Amino acid sequence: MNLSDLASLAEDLDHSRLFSQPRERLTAAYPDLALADGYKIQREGIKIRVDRGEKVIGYKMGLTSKAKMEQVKLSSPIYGVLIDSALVKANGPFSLSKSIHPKIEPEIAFVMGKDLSGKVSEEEALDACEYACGALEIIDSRFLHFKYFSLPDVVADNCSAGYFALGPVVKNPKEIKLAELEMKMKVNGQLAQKAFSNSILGNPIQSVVQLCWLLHQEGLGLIKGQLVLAGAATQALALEPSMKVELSIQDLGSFSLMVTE
Ligand code: OOG
Ligand code: MG
Repeated sequence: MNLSDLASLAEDLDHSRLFSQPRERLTAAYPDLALADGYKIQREGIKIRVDRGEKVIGYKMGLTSKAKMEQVKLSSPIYGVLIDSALVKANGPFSLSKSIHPKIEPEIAFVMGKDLSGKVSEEEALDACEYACGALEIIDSRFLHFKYFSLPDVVADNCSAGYFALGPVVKNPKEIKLAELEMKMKVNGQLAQKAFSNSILGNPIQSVVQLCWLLHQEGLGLIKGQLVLAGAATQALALEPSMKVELSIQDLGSFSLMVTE
């Protein structure tokens, strides 16, 4: 596919997002769409948003736990880009008005204290992360019925990025047992999902390691101050009005979002 076709698919997806109008998967019209095309469409879509004045603030890893891979029936870690306007306040309301069919999932986030790129070890990644905190990601798909068809579709759609909130407790990731944290997501006070942090690639820092390698193939790297969402530890849950969703992570505290219409 040529760049102008890829760019016009990016525009269509951006339109679906802005107007909350789901569309047919891309691979229906382009069955040969490759994963690399998916990333090109994703990049064109981000460019549209940056040209409009939005800012790139980091990356999200996706499909980094078995629970997520099984839910979406796809099995390879992928990444998307985080945009400043997607950040919502912890312990505040979350309005469903600007989403299509949003779902929520429990994550761990890192903030980079140094630049990091290429093939790095877990130790190097830990050294480069200034702090870790809990995160709730609200994913949304621009495709009809939130169906997963193929990696190129999901990647082109910026890996279903919607919104996210960061927990208020931040810790140096070296000072906590990063791979042994219990993560609980409650809905209206009832436990809805639970996992240990090692369900994220054995250790959530692996998400940073693998992201660096994926970015390296594109000649990119992580930059000091950027955020990384490590990927959900459990399956995502569909959001409905009046839900209070609370995430509690051992050593990283608790916070919630109140879902409104
Ligand atoms: C793809 C994005 C996956 C995660 O944390 O695994 C993701 C999707 O589930 O729609 O954000
Ligand atoms: Mg996620």
